[in-house]
Amino acid sequence: MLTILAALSVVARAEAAPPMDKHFYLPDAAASKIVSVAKAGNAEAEVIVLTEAVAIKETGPKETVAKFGEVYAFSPTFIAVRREVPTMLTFWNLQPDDEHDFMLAAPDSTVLMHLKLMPLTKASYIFTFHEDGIFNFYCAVHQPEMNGQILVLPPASPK
Ligand SMILES: [Cu+2]
Repeated sequence: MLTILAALSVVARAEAAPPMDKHFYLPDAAASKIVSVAKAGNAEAEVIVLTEAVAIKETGPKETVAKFGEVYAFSPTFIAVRREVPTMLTFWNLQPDDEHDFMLAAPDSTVLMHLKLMPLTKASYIFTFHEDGIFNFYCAVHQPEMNGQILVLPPASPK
């Protein structure tokens, strides 16, 4: 699925974020040179990122769960943003009994941040990328399938 951000002109405020611990953190000073992440502020666009249950024990198909284990996916799996445009990502963990997380990696695979996404919660963060490139993201709990990519494009050229 391809989600290109249109000029939505959304001005929004992030919800309170869950507490961080050493396993879950926002970008540090060095990582913030690549992407800065804030829990509140103004965003020019918003993307809702769902955690989707593709095949789970409660609803099956049981042959699929037996073969692959429980399968989850982010939706969308592809997000395009422009460099220096603050974009709110709001994560909806739709599962009543499954934790997910969101790990963002730099193009060189360095982990930049790691969020915990608790069951049946929404959590918003405002991302501003300072470098172009392809940034992979992962749910570390559900590998290898629960992944996605953020494509950071150069700023729009003036008309
Ligand atoms: Cu997950």
